[in-house]
Amino acid sequence: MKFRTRSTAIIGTICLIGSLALGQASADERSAPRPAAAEVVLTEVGTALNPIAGAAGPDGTVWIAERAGTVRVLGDQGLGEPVLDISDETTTDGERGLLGVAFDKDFAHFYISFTNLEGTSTIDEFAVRDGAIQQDTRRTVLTQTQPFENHNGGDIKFGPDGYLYIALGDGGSGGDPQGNGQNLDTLLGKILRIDPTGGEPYAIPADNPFVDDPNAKDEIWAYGLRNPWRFSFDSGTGDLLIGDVGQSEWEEIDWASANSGGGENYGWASMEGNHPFRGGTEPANHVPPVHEYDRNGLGCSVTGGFVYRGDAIPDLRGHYVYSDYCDGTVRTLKIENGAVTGQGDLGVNGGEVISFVQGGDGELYVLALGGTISRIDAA
Ligand SMILES: [Ca+2]
Repeated sequence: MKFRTRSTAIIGTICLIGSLALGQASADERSAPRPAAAEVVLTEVGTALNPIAGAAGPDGTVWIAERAGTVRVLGDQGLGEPVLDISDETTTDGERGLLGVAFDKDFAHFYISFTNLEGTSTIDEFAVRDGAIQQDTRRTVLTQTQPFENHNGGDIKFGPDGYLYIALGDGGSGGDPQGNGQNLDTLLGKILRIDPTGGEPYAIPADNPFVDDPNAKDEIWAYGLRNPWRFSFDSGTGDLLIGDVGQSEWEEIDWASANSGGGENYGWASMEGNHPFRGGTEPANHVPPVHEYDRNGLGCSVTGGFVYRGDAIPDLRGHYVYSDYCDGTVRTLKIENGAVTGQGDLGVNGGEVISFVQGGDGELYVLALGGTISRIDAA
Protein backbone atom coordinates (compact mmCIF):
# COMPACT_ATOMS: atom_id res chain seq x y z
CA MET A 1 0.00 0.00 0.00
CA LYS A 2 1.11 3.53 -0.37
CA PHE A 3 -0.29 6.00 2.14
CA ARG A 4 2.74 8.23 2.00
CA THR A 5 0.93 11.53 1.57
CA ARG A 6 -2.37 10.14 2.59
CA SER A 7 -4.81 12.97 2.86
CA THR A 8 -3.68 14.78 -0.25
CA ALA A 9 -2.46 11.88 -2.35
CA ILE A 10 -5.64 9.90 -2.03
CA ILE A 11 -7.77 12.75 -3.20
CA GLY A 12 -5.29 13.43 -5.95
CA THR A 13 -5.07 9.79 -6.89
CA ILE A 14 -8.79 9.37 -7.09
CA CYS A 15 -9.13 12.50 -9.20
CA LEU A 16 -6.26 11.43 -11.43
CA ILE A 17 -7.53 7.94 -11.94
CA GLY A 18 -11.02 9.19 -12.47
CA SER A 19 -9.97 11.65 -15.11
CA LEU A 20 -7.75 9.20 -16.93
CA ALA A 21 -9.98 6.22 -16.82
CA LEU A 22 -13.62 7.17 -17.17
CA GLY A 23 -14.03 5.91 -20.72
CA GLN A 24 -11.85 2.87 -20.19
CA ALA A 25 -13.63 1.84 -17.03
CA SER A 26 -17.07 1.99 -18.51
CA ALA A 27 -15.92 0.05 -21.54
CA ASP A 28 -14.39 -2.59 -19.30
CA GLU A 29 -17.51 -2.84 -17.21
CA ARG A 30 -19.63 -3.42 -20.29
CA SER A 31 -17.32 -6.07 -21.67
CA ALA A 32 -16.57 -7.81 -18.38
CA PRO A 33 -19.52 -7.87 -16.02
CA ARG A 34 -18.57 -8.57 -12.42
CA PRO A 35 -21.58 -10.27 -10.88
CA ALA A 36 -22.01 -10.24 -7.13
CA ALA A 37 -21.19 -13.58 -5.52
CA ALA A 38 -23.63 -12.73 -2.75
CA GLU A 39 -25.98 -9.99 -1.59
CA VAL A 40 -24.20 -8.20 1.25
CA VAL A 41 -24.15 -4.99 3.21
CA LEU A 42 -21.41 -3.35 5.24
CA THR A 43 -22.49 -2.90 8.86
CA GLU A 44 -20.46 -0.34 10.80
CA VAL A 45 -19.43 -1.93 14.08
CA GLY A 46 -16.90 0.56 15.34
CA THR A 47 -14.64 3.47 14.66
CA ALA A 48 -10.96 3.85 15.38
CA LEU A 49 -8.08 6.19 14.74
CA ASN A 50 -6.53 4.79 11.55
CA PRO A 51 -7.40 1.11 12.04
CA ILE A 52 -4.81 -0.81 10.08
CA ALA A 53 -4.76 -4.48 11.10
CA GLY A 54 -6.56 -6.96 13.30
CA ALA A 55 -6.84 -10.53 14.45
CA ALA A 56 -9.31 -12.94 15.96
CA GLY A 57 -8.67 -13.02 19.70
CA PRO A 58 -9.59 -15.26 22.62
CA ASP A 59 -13.24 -15.95 23.45
CA GLY A 60 -14.53 -14.85 20.08
CA THR A 61 -13.11 -11.34 20.33
CA VAL A 62 -11.73 -9.27 17.46
CA TRP A 63 -8.63 -7.21 18.18
CA ILE A 64 -7.89 -4.09 16.17
CA ALA A 65 -4.55 -2.32 15.76
CA GLU A 66 -4.40 1.40 15.19
CA ARG A 67 -1.56 2.66 13.08
CA ALA A 68 -0.15 5.06 15.69
CA GLY A 69 0.50 2.16 18.05
CA THR A 70 -2.54 1.12 20.05
CA VAL A 71 -4.45 -2.16 20.15
CA ARG A 72 -8.10 -2.24 21.18
CA VAL A 73 -10.72 -4.97 21.43
CA LEU A 74 -13.95 -4.73 19.50
CA GLY A 75 -17.06 -5.11 21.62
CA ASP A 76 -20.77 -4.59 21.23
CA GLN A 77 -20.31 -0.86 21.72
CA GLY A 78 -17.33 -0.44 19.42
CA LEU A 79 -13.72 -0.46 20.52
CA GLY A 80 -12.69 -0.56 24.16
CA GLU A 81 -9.81 1.26 25.77
CA PRO A 82 -6.32 0.31 24.53
CA VAL A 83 -4.99 -3.01 25.80
CA LEU A 84 -1.56 -2.19 24.39
CA ASP A 85 0.07 1.14 23.59
CA ILE A 86 3.44 1.40 21.84
CA SER A 87 2.73 4.83 20.40
CA ASP A 88 5.95 6.24 21.85
CA GLU A 89 7.93 3.53 20.04
CA THR A 90 6.75 4.04 16.48
CA THR A 91 6.03 6.81 13.99
CA THR A 92 3.45 7.27 11.28
CA ASP A 93 5.60 9.04 8.72
CA GLY A 94 5.92 7.45 5.32
CA GLU A 95 4.34 4.01 5.42
CA ARG A 96 5.39 3.36 9.00
CA GLY A 97 3.52 2.52 12.16
CA LEU A 98 2.00 -0.48 13.88
CA LEU A 99 1.35 -2.63 10.83
CA GLY A 100 0.30 -6.11 11.92
CA VAL A 101 -0.90 -8.22 14.84
CA ALA A 102 -1.39 -11.97 15.31
CA PHE A 103 -2.20 -14.57 17.92
CA ASP A 104 -0.69 -18.02 17.87
CA LYS A 105 -2.67 -21.21 18.31
CA ASP A 106 -4.69 -21.34 21.54
CA PHE A 107 -4.01 -17.61 22.05
CA ALA A 108 -0.90 -18.31 24.11
CA HIS A 109 1.07 -15.43 22.60
CA PHE A 110 0.32 -12.13 20.88
CA TYR A 111 2.63 -10.69 18.26
CA ILE A 112 2.97 -7.18 16.93
CA SER A 113 4.69 -5.99 13.77
CA PHE A 114 5.78 -2.36 13.65
CA THR A 115 8.47 0.00 12.52
CA ASN A 116 10.49 1.37 15.43
CA LEU A 117 11.77 4.92 15.85
CA GLU A 118 14.59 4.18 13.39
CA GLY A 119 12.15 2.72 10.88
CA THR A 120 13.37 -0.83 11.52
CA SER A 121 10.75 -3.52 11.01
CA THR A 122 10.26 -5.25 14.35
CA ILE A 123 8.30 -8.30 15.48
CA ASP A 124 7.67 -8.49 19.23
CA GLU A 125 5.99 -11.19 21.30
CA PHE A 126 3.92 -11.07 24.47
CA ALA A 127 2.57 -13.97 26.49
CA VAL A 128 -1.22 -13.96 26.89
CA ARG A 129 -2.91 -15.16 30.06
CA ASP A 130 -6.61 -15.14 30.76
CA GLY A 131 -7.14 -13.21 27.56
CA ALA A 132 -4.80 -10.41 28.60
CA ILE A 133 -1.42 -9.32 27.24
CA GLN A 134 1.35 -9.83 29.82
CA GLN A 135 3.42 -6.72 29.27
CA ASP A 136 6.38 -7.93 31.32
CA THR A 137 6.87 -10.91 29.01
CA ARG A 138 7.62 -8.78 25.98
CA ARG A 139 10.57 -9.78 23.84
CA THR A 140 11.78 -8.95 20.35
CA VAL A 141 11.64 -11.90 17.95
CA LEU A 142 12.97 -10.47 14.68
CA THR A 143 14.14 -7.15 13.26
CA GLN A 144 14.98 -5.98 9.75
CA THR A 145 16.49 -2.60 8.98
CA GLN A 146 14.78 -0.66 6.22
CA PRO A 147 16.74 1.32 3.61
CA PHE A 148 13.74 3.52 2.74
CA GLU A 149 10.57 4.54 4.56
CA ASN A 150 8.11 2.79 2.25
CA HIS A 151 7.31 -0.82 1.34
CA ASN A 152 7.60 -2.20 4.84
CA GLY A 153 5.07 -4.96 4.35
CA GLY A 154 4.32 -5.73 7.96
CA ASP A 155 1.56 -8.31 7.93
CA ILE A 156 2.02 -11.31 10.21
CA LYS A 157 -0.07 -14.48 10.28
CA PHE A 158 0.19 -17.97 11.69
CA GLY A 159 -0.09 -20.68 9.09
CA PRO A 160 -2.03 -23.89 9.54
CA ASP A 161 1.36 -25.47 10.34
CA GLY A 162 1.65 -23.34 13.47
CA TYR A 163 4.57 -21.28 12.17
CA LEU A 164 4.68 -17.51 11.99
CA TYR A 165 4.73 -15.99 8.52
CA ILE A 166 6.03 -12.43 8.13
CA ALA A 167 5.66 -10.21 5.07
CA LEU A 168 8.44 -7.77 4.29
CA GLY A 169 8.45 -5.38 1.33
CA ASP A 170 11.41 -4.80 -0.97
CA GLY A 171 12.87 -2.05 1.20
CA GLY A 172 11.23 0.79 -0.63
CA SER A 173 12.02 3.73 -2.87
CA GLY A 174 10.69 2.72 -6.31
CA GLY A 175 11.58 -0.05 -8.75
CA ASP A 176 13.50 -2.03 -6.11
CA PRO A 177 16.84 -0.17 -6.57
CA GLN A 178 18.72 -2.63 -4.35
CA GLY A 179 17.40 -5.67 -6.18
CA ASN A 180 16.07 -7.14 -2.95
CA GLY A 181 13.08 -8.96 -4.44
CA GLN A 182 15.25 -11.45 -6.35
CA ASN A 183 18.12 -11.52 -3.82
CA LEU A 184 17.85 -14.54 -1.53
CA ASP A 185 20.52 -13.10 0.77
CA THR A 186 18.14 -10.53 2.27
CA LEU A 187 14.84 -10.81 4.10
CA LEU A 188 13.47 -7.84 2.16
CA GLY A 189 10.91 -8.56 -0.56
CA LYS A 190 9.95 -11.88 1.03
CA ILE A 191 7.47 -13.88 3.02
CA LEU A 192 9.33 -15.40 5.96
CA ARG A 193 8.44 -18.51 7.96
CA ILE A 194 9.77 -18.95 11.48
CA ASP A 195 9.00 -20.85 14.67
CA PRO A 196 8.92 -17.98 17.18
CA THR A 197 8.80 -20.11 20.33
CA GLY A 198 11.10 -22.90 19.14
CA GLY A 199 14.33 -21.04 19.93
CA GLU A 200 15.83 -17.78 21.10
CA PRO A 201 15.00 -15.48 19.51
CA TYR A 202 13.32 -17.97 17.13
CA ALA A 203 13.90 -21.24 15.30
CA ILE A 204 13.98 -22.01 11.59
CA PRO A 205 11.59 -24.81 10.59
CA ALA A 206 13.72 -27.68 9.28
CA ASP A 207 11.69 -27.91 6.08
CA ASN A 208 12.02 -24.27 5.07
CA PRO A 209 12.86 -24.21 1.35
CA PHE A 210 16.33 -22.63 1.51
CA VAL A 211 17.84 -24.16 4.65
CA ASP A 212 20.37 -26.10 2.58
CA ASP A 213 21.35 -23.13 0.41
CA PRO A 214 24.32 -21.26 1.94
CA ASN A 215 23.59 -18.25 -0.25
CA ALA A 216 20.00 -17.83 0.89
CA LYS A 217 18.48 -16.72 4.19
CA ASP A 218 16.99 -19.67 6.00
CA GLU A 219 13.92 -17.68 7.08
CA ILE A 220 12.67 -17.22 3.50
CA TRP A 221 9.46 -18.97 2.50
CA ALA A 222 8.69 -17.12 -0.75
CA TYR A 223 10.32 -14.26 -2.65
CA GLY A 224 10.03 -11.83 -5.54
CA LEU A 225 7.56 -9.61 -3.72
CA ARG A 226 7.35 -5.82 -3.85
CA ASN A 227 5.10 -4.88 -0.98
CA PRO A 228 3.04 -7.85 0.20
CA TRP A 229 0.91 -5.60 2.34
CA ARG A 230 -1.74 -8.15 3.31
CA PHE A 231 -1.73 -11.94 3.04
CA SER A 232 -3.79 -14.76 4.51
CA PHE A 233 -4.28 -18.49 4.67
CA ASP A 234 -7.57 -19.96 3.54
CA SER A 235 -8.95 -21.37 6.80
CA GLY A 236 -10.71 -24.06 4.79
CA THR A 237 -7.88 -25.31 2.56
CA GLY A 238 -4.69 -23.79 3.97
CA ASP A 239 -3.84 -22.15 0.65
CA LEU A 240 -1.77 -18.96 0.84
CA LEU A 241 -3.04 -15.75 -0.79
CA ILE A 242 -0.91 -12.61 -1.05
CA GLY A 243 -1.94 -9.14 -2.16
CA ASP A 244 1.25 -7.64 -3.62
CA VAL A 245 1.05 -3.91 -4.32
CA GLY A 246 2.25 -2.92 -7.78
CA GLN A 247 4.71 -0.23 -8.80
CA SER A 248 2.66 1.78 -11.23
CA GLU A 249 0.74 -0.47 -13.57
CA TRP A 250 -0.30 -3.86 -12.20
CA GLU A 251 -1.82 -4.89 -8.87
CA GLU A 252 -1.66 -8.60 -8.16
CA ILE A 253 -2.91 -11.47 -6.06
CA ASP A 254 -0.51 -14.36 -5.64
CA TRP A 255 -1.56 -17.87 -4.67
CA ALA A 256 0.13 -21.02 -3.41
CA SER A 257 -1.40 -24.35 -2.57
CA ALA A 258 -1.42 -25.57 1.00
CA ASN A 259 0.71 -28.44 -0.31
CA SER A 260 3.48 -26.07 -1.38
CA GLY A 261 6.89 -26.57 0.13
CA GLY A 262 7.62 -22.87 -0.33
CA GLY A 263 10.31 -21.28 -2.45
CA GLU A 264 7.95 -19.61 -4.89
CA ASN A 265 9.42 -16.73 -6.90
CA TYR A 266 6.65 -14.23 -7.52
CA GLY A 267 8.78 -12.29 -9.94
CA TRP A 268 9.42 -8.78 -8.61
CA ALA A 269 11.36 -6.77 -9.72
CA SER A 270 11.91 -8.63 -12.96
CA MET A 271 8.15 -8.78 -13.39
CA GLU A 272 5.23 -6.60 -12.38
CA GLY A 273 2.29 -8.98 -12.48
CA ASN A 274 2.53 -10.90 -15.74
CA HIS A 275 4.59 -8.17 -17.38
CA PRO A 276 8.35 -7.68 -17.63
CA PHE A 277 9.24 -4.70 -15.45
CA ARG A 278 11.52 -2.08 -17.02
CA GLY A 279 12.93 -4.51 -19.56
CA GLY A 280 13.26 -7.33 -17.05
CA THR A 281 13.47 -10.94 -18.12
CA GLU A 282 10.93 -13.36 -16.72
CA PRO A 283 12.67 -15.71 -14.27
CA ALA A 284 12.43 -19.36 -15.31
CA ASN A 285 10.78 -20.19 -12.01
CA HIS A 286 8.38 -17.23 -12.00
CA VAL A 287 5.06 -18.00 -10.37
CA PRO A 288 2.67 -15.58 -12.07
CA PRO A 289 -0.15 -13.99 -10.13
CA VAL A 290 -3.43 -15.85 -9.96
CA HIS A 291 -5.06 -12.48 -10.66
CA GLU A 292 -3.90 -9.03 -11.72
CA TYR A 293 -5.63 -5.77 -12.55
CA ASP A 294 -4.49 -2.53 -14.04
CA ARG A 295 -5.26 0.97 -12.83
CA ASN A 296 -7.90 1.87 -15.38
CA GLY A 297 -10.50 2.70 -12.79
CA LEU A 298 -10.16 -0.27 -10.46
CA GLY A 299 -7.74 1.25 -7.99
CA CYS A 300 -4.03 1.68 -7.37
CA SER A 301 -3.02 -0.38 -4.31
CA VAL A 302 -4.37 -3.86 -3.76
CA THR A 303 -5.52 -4.83 -0.26
CA GLY A 304 -5.39 -8.59 0.15
CA GLY A 305 -8.21 -10.21 2.11
CA PHE A 306 -9.48 -13.65 3.06
CA VAL A 307 -11.34 -16.58 1.60
CA TYR A 308 -14.72 -16.36 3.29
CA ARG A 309 -15.48 -19.41 5.44
CA GLY A 310 -18.16 -17.99 7.69
CA ASP A 311 -21.75 -19.15 8.11
CA ALA A 312 -23.69 -15.90 7.78
CA ILE A 313 -23.42 -15.54 4.00
CA PRO A 314 -23.63 -19.01 2.42
CA ASP A 315 -23.28 -17.73 -1.15
CA LEU A 316 -19.97 -16.11 -0.28
CA ARG A 317 -18.36 -19.28 1.06
CA GLY A 318 -15.18 -20.21 -0.75
CA HIS A 319 -14.76 -16.81 -2.40
CA TYR A 320 -11.64 -14.76 -1.80
CA VAL A 321 -12.68 -11.28 -0.67
CA TYR A 322 -10.28 -8.37 -1.30
CA SER A 323 -10.24 -4.70 -2.19
CA ASP A 324 -8.05 -1.73 -3.10
CA TYR A 325 -6.97 1.20 -0.96
CA CYS A 326 -7.70 3.73 -3.71
CA ASP A 327 -11.02 2.22 -4.81
CA GLY A 328 -12.66 0.53 -1.86
CA THR A 329 -15.03 -1.63 -3.86
CA VAL A 330 -15.14 -5.02 -2.15
CA ARG A 331 -14.40 -7.69 -4.75
CA THR A 332 -14.28 -11.44 -4.93
CA LEU A 333 -12.36 -14.14 -6.72
CA LYS A 334 -13.33 -17.78 -6.99
CA ILE A 335 -10.11 -19.76 -7.18
CA GLU A 336 -10.11 -23.44 -8.05
CA ASN A 337 -6.94 -25.50 -8.46
CA GLY A 338 -4.85 -22.35 -8.59
CA ALA A 339 -6.88 -20.60 -11.27
CA VAL A 340 -9.53 -17.91 -11.10
CA THR A 341 -12.82 -19.37 -12.28
CA GLY A 342 -14.98 -16.40 -11.40
CA GLN A 343 -14.72 -12.84 -10.21
CA GLY A 344 -17.21 -10.41 -8.86
CA ASP A 345 -17.96 -7.15 -7.15
CA LEU A 346 -20.00 -7.27 -3.97
CA GLY A 347 -21.53 -3.89 -4.73
CA VAL A 348 -20.35 -2.29 -1.50
CA ASN A 349 -17.53 0.17 -0.97
CA GLY A 350 -15.47 0.17 2.22
CA GLY A 351 -13.71 3.48 1.65
CA GLU A 352 -9.94 3.58 2.09
CA VAL A 353 -9.78 -0.19 2.57
CA ILE A 354 -6.47 -0.85 4.30
CA SER A 355 -7.10 -4.32 5.69
CA PHE A 356 -9.53 -7.15 6.29
CA VAL A 357 -9.85 -9.05 9.55
CA GLN A 358 -11.25 -12.57 9.88
CA GLY A 359 -13.13 -13.16 13.11
CA GLY A 360 -12.91 -16.46 14.93
CA ASP A 361 -16.34 -17.30 13.52
CA GLY A 362 -15.09 -16.76 9.99
CA GLU A 363 -16.94 -13.49 9.42
CA LEU A 364 -15.00 -10.70 7.74
CA TYR A 365 -14.40 -7.13 8.85
CA VAL A 366 -13.32 -4.28 6.59
CA LEU A 367 -10.97 -1.63 7.96
CA ALA A 368 -10.94 1.81 6.35
CA LEU A 369 -7.86 3.81 7.29
CA GLY A 370 -10.11 6.84 7.69
CA GLY A 371 -11.59 5.20 10.78
CA THR A 372 -14.49 2.91 9.98
CA ILE A 373 -14.64 -0.76 10.97
CA SER A 374 -17.39 -2.62 9.14
CA ARG A 375 -18.55 -6.23 9.09
CA ILE A 376 -19.67 -7.86 5.88
CA ASP A 377 -23.21 -9.06 6.56
CA ALA A 378 -25.85 -10.76 4.48
CA ALA A 379 -28.18 -8.21 2.91
CA1 LIG B 1 4.68 -10.75 -8.94
